[in-house]
Amino acid sequence: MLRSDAIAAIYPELKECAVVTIMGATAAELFACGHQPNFFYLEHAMGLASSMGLGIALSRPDLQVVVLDGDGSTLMNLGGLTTMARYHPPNLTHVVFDNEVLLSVGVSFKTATAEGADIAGMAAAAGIPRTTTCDTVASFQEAFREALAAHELATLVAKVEPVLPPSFFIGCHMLENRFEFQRALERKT
Ligand SMILES: Cc1ncc(C[n+]2csc(CCOP(=O)(O)OP(=O)(O)O)c2C)c(N)n1
Repeated sequence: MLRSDAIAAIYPELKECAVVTIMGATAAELFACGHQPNFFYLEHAMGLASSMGLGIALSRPDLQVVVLDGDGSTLMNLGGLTTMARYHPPNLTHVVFDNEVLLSVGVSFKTATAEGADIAGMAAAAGIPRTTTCDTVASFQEAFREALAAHELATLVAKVEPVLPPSFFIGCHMLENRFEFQRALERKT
């Protein structure tokens, strides 16, 4: 599965959620689908998108929060899984696009998932109530919709090809995005 196809498949739902993405390819592919003021592209702070999403989900139980993460980023903040499980906000869906590499810095940098590490398994062991690994766009879309409908903390791993986006362009400055996102969340009351 291509990550761009997987993002496109859940984009209608994402438009209604508070969305936090990791930097690099994932952010660029979401931006290319169509920027929304309720999308935040967490530049630079590798590993911390899930922690930021957790904070938003806990402080805003009225919002559905979605984190678009990567395997390298998740592996950098494995404690984030245990903290998410510990507080288990039902309004948080954690998506991990697992391409088995640090794609945004180079396809040759393999992560531990290329050697068998199982992020959904680690999330389940951490205590996250709903976890799954999907290999197709259709099964990912279904798992995503089910997780939202179940209103239960989930880590959904989508196994994707290590394919770079045509461009890393994000036409929204980091600071502008920061204030725009805050205002969008304030409006959603
Ligand atoms: C603390 C830190 N270390 C390293 C980087 C450089 N960096 C930016 S993106 C990236 C790879 C992210 O990998 P992954 O989460 O698997 O996402 P992918 O790029 O594969 O979509 C790295 C190492 C960074 N931004 N922050």
